[in-house]
Amino acid sequence: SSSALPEHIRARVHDHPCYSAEAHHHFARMHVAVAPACNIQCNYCNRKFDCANESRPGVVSEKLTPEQAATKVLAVAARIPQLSVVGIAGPGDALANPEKTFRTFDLIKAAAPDLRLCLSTNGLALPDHVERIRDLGVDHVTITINMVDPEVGARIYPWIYYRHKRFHGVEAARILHERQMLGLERLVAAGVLVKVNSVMIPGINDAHLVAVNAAVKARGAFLHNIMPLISDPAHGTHFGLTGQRGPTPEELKTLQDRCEGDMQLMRHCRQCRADAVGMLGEDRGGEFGMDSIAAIA
Ligand code: CLF
Ligand code: SF4
Repeated sequence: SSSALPEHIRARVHDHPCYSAEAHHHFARMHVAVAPACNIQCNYCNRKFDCANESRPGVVSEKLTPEQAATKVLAVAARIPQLSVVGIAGPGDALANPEKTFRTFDLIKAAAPDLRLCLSTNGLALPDHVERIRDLGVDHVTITINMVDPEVGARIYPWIYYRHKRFHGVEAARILHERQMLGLERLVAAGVLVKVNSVMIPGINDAHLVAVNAAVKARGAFLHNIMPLISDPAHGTHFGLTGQRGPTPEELKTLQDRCEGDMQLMRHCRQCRADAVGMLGEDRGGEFGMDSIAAIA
């Protein structure tokens, strides 16, 4: 539990609703959907919808410019006093859109310096941005890591786009894996708190996630969030079309129990939308669409 954490870490998570199970009863987060592009393909994703690494698939978020995002943050902060964190979690990958993501953080930091900044990424571009992340004061980063074995990865990721070139299969998964591990190590060395998300895909990476857990723990990740694959043919994902099922609640809990040693497991994740607003499990985004923001401003 968080009471076992060193004081300097506790001070940094006590008001973050995802990083602290206790905080999620008292503090709110919001996402701004400023990152439309992605640099990899996951078999559980349909690009028309939000990034399924962080979110429940099948929802389409309101895409914002950095300026609109900053305006929206101020409007939400004025109405929701529990707001403590602003995150960028899609609808694509935050670091496949670095100029939009970092401009958004610059604007928010200037306008509302007390809010914590958070971002979520698949990790491919991460090693290139660690210094900027640290210098901006983004102190919480989530990396989605679904495998540490490229053979497993090849069944999850058909391709990546890296250094102006497309890679496929095991080669693509190997590059992604190496970049994820390097990004994780550099973030930890820079003093950033890292949470790892994993999507549990029965028959593909379910048993393997125990090895993922050990690998990310050894590299200093602070919290592991194992989320169920949500696969629905109506969402048009590759896995949905091939009939890949998600885990049952019992399968998910059994795996979480196996991974819970001296590392914290997150069990209160609500698989938020890329434009979610409010306490976890509550979505007040509808109150804060850009139409209504324009009316307030
Ligand atoms: Fe957002 Fe993610 Fe930051 Fe939280 S959500 S970017 S770490 S501020 Fe939280 Fe939502 Fe689960 Fe994400 S409950 S989907 S873990
Ligand atoms: Fe989709 Fe997110 Fe995977 Fe990109 S990283 S393909 S947006 S699930």
